[in-house]
Amino acid sequence: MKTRAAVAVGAGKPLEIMEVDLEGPREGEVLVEIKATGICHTDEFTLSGADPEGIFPAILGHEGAGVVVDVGKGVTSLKKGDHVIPLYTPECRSCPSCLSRKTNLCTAIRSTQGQGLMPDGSSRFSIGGEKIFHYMGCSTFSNFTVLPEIALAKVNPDAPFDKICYIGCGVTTGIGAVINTAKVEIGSTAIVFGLGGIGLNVLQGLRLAGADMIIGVDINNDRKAWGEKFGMTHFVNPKEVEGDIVPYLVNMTKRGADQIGGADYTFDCTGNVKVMRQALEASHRGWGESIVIGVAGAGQEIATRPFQLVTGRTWKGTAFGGARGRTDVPKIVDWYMEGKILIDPMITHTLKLEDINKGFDLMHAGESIRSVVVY
Ligand code: NAD
Ligand code: AHE
Ligand code: ZN
Repeated sequence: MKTRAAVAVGAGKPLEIMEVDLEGPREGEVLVEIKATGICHTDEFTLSGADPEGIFPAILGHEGAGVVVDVGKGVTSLKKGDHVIPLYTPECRSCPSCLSRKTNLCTAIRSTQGQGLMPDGSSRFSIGGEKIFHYMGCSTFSNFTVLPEIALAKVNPDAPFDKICYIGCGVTTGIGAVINTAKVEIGSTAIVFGLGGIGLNVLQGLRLAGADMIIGVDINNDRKAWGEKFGMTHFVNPKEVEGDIVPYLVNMTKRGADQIGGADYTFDCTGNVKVMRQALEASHRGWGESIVIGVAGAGQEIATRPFQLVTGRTWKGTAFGGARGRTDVPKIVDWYMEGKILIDPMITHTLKLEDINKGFDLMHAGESIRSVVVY
C-alpha cells in the first residue's frame, strides 16, 4: 500500500513529505493507521545528526496514537479497530529483562530496532524499491506504519488521539521518572532542570507524588508560568544567578538542624551533560538521587568528582519513565480520562503533516511545549 510520510532524508535537513510504499504486516506484526503524533526533542536529536544510532533515510516519530487496520499471522492480543499507542520500549513479557522485574528495558527486539529494522531484519518502508528505515520501532511520522505486536499498548477507545499520543513518550517519561524510577515520597524536595515537554510532566508527577518544595530551573523565563501550572513552587533562571548555580540551589533547599541543603531528588530534562552534573551535585548529601532523563549526543560524557557519590548521592537514568508499556500505558490513558493528569494545556500547537517542519522550528525557538501532527 501507499502511505504519506515525512521522510528524514539526511542529518540537519528538513523532513520531506512523500508518498511511501508500505508492505503489510508479517507474522507477529500489526498495521496501524496513525491518527496523531507528537514531536519530541529526541526526534530533533536524531534529525540533527547527534544520535549515534541515527540512520537516513528514515521515518522518524515515536509519540503516536492510532487504530489497528490489519494484523499478521499469529497476532492474538490485538484486532482490527483496536485503539493503540506505539511503544518504543516494547514489553514482550518473556525476555530475561522483562522476567527480571527489575527493568522496563525489554530486549526482545532492541538490536534490530536500533538498526531501523523490523525484528526479521527487513524494512516495511521503501520508495521505488529503495529501503527507508524505521525509527525507534515506531515511525509515527507516517500515516500508516507497521509494528510488532509486543510494541503496541491497547487503550481506551474513547480517548482522543490528538492528546493521548503524548502518552507515547513525554507524559509517561516525565511522570514515570518520578513514580517508577525515583519513587518520590510525600514531603520530598525536588529540582527539575529543563521545563519543556518532559520537565513539565516531571513537575506534574511530583505534584501527584506529594512533593513539598518543587524547584524548576530553565534558561527560558517564559517557562516560569508554565512550571507554576504544573506544581512548581520556585523558579530559577541560571542566567540570572551570579556564579555557580549548585551552591545557590543547595542554599535554597537547606532544611533541618544541620542545614546541609540539597534536594532529595533532582531530574535532568535538558540532555546537557553540564546540567546533568549540576543536577547530581544539587542533590542532598547522604541520600540525594539524581535522575538523568535527557539524551546527550555522540561523544558527550558526564563527569563529577567521585566524592559526590562517595558522600551518598546516586546517579540514575530512566528510559520511558521505567514504564512497562503494554501494562502501564493503558492505565496512564485512564488517568487522563479520569482527570488525574493534565495533557491538553501542554499541547500548544496542532499541525498538519505538511507543516511538520514548523513543529521543529517552534521547538528550536522555545515557543512550543508540544506540537502534535494530526493526520
Ligand atoms: P524540550 O526542548 O521541550 O525542553 C527542553 C527544556 O530545557 C527547554 O525548556 C529549555 O529551555 C531547557 N534548557 C535547555 N538548556 C538548559 C540549561 N542549560 N539549563 C536549564 N534548562 C535548559 O525537550 P523535551 O521534549 O522536554 O526533552 C528533554 C530531553 O529529554 C531531551 O534530551 C530528550 O531527548 C529527552 N527525552 C528522554 C526520554 C527518556 O526516555 N529518557 C524521553 C523523552 C525525551
Ligand atoms: N539512540 C540514542 C539513545 C537515545 C535514548 O536513550 N533513547 C531513550 C528514549 S528517548 C525518547 O524520547 C531510550 O529509550 N533509551 C533506551 C534504549 O534502549 O534506547 C543513543 O544515544 O544511541
Ligand atoms: Zn520522546
